[in-house]
Amino acid sequence: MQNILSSWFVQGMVKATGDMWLKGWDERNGGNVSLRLLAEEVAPFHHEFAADPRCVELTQPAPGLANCWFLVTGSGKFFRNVPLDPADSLALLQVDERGLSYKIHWGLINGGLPTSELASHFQSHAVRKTLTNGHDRVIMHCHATNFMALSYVVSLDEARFTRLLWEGSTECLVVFPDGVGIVSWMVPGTDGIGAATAEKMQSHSLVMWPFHGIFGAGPTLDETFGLIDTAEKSSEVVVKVLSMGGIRQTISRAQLIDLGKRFAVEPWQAALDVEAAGVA
Ligand code: 2HA
Ligand code: ZN
Repeated sequence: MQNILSSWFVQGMVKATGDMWLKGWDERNGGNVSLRLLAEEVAPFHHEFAADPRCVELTQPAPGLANCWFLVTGSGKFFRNVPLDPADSLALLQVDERGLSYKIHWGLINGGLPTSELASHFQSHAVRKTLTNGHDRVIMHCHATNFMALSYVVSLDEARFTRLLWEGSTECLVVFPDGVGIVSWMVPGTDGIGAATAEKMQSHSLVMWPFHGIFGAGPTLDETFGLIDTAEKSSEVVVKVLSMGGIRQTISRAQLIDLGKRFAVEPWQAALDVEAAGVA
């Protein structure tokens, strides 16, 4: 019989959170990840599920996620510790048939609750699931250092910020042609920031929480990690460039358009039409 600890989804979460810790994006209990699973993917592990699963009400109804399964990081859990004890740090839950509550079937063996950002995750999952016909299954949040640092310095116009990252590394336009959405500073862990983030997820796979971090959406843990990693790498380059006195030469608009053509992606027009964000 298969053991849930060796399942691809628990092992995938262990790898993603461990790598995020090593990247320095998730100090203390910073960051949270959720992965939507299909009933047939969790079915082989029913024998390990809690006999009397805890039921928790959702703060916001999620009818679009009715019956969906999720593996999520636990509130207050340190990413650093996920690889050491996944059964303590993670939760496998299923939303009820009306999208009003969920049951914790596995994990959090020492108690606790799913991530404090569950509202943002669920609202974003609902949007991305519909938008991508079920393709997107991961929402990932972390405190990517250079991306955060830029939010203190450059103009927070979405198109201009996107353009800045596209110019910061040649790969970026190909990896996130839809650009970066930006919400205003809000108190984390609330339905309000969840709604604002999900709204941005309608048109962007990356969302900035200024002075806090980044949200990414993607089909797999690897793809979503790679998406955030690419934005963070470009941010690091831009931080270095600004520290060396600013951009003196860069990728041109025509070159960005050529990139899009070569890799068959449609770059966000608004970001092609503006100049890269400068120091605000
Ligand atoms: O869970 O990152 O935004 C810790 C956080 C909250
Ligand atoms: Zn955070």
